[in-house]
Amino acid sequence: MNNKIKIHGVPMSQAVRAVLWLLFNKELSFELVLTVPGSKEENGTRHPSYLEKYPNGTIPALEDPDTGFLLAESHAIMCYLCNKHGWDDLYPQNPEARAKVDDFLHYHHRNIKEATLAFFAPMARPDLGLSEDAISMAKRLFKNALNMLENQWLAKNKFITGNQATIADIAAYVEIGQLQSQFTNLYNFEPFSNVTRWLKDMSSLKGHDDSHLVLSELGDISEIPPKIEDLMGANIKGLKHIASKTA
Ligand SMILES: N[C@@H](CCC(=O)N[C@@H](CS)C(=O)NCC(=O)O)C(=O)O
Repeated sequence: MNNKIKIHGVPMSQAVRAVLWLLFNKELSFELVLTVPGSKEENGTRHPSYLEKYPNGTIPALEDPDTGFLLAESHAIMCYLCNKHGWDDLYPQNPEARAKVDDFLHYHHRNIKEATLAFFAPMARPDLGLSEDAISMAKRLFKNALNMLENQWLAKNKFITGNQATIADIAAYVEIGQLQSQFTNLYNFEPFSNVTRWLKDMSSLKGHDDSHLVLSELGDISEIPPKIEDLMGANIKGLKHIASKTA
């Protein structure tokens, strides 16, 4: 019987990548179930059977075959997995240390997360039809958040909340890291010395390469927007890699 936990999603998704990275970091076996964001098809997030289980209709989503427990939202999933398995290094037990991680995870949503709407989606997802106003608002929010990271969080500590990486760093990296020159090449981080140092440190955190192969496959999209086949091809290579690692 297959008792691996199931994660619904595609590896290109920032939020999915965060959960996959945590699972690779902790070597917990899992199955990535291909679930297409926004699709009404049987394997899509807008199909009635998916919405019945996960009313938000988003990826990632977790299914625990041992208990039947279902959960969406990447941050909730990472907190749940850390709680369940006692991964206190990445989500500290100490109430104050944990509260600082939670602080950043809540802050993340309309700030660091804007990296995708500001830079990734306009090149890779023209089908979303984002307006110029929405894109420039996202750019403004992301720039403020990046400055906050540079001049506050990462000016005080090696990682976001202390001297050790936590799930707050993972959540932030999947957004910011995707824009680096070795991946999509959509943002120049050179003027941000603390962020640059942190990006390098994070890229050597266990599980980074396995969860980010999809972005190496996609490559530089700064000049020419990827075709749908390029996005699908990178996702398929990412999925195959993950399946080979978790078999
Ligand atoms: N806050 C959510 C965001 C996840 C999210 O935006 N997922 C996108 C794909 S990257 C999605 O499922 N979109 C499908 C839709 O909105 O129809 C999380 O952290 O899990």
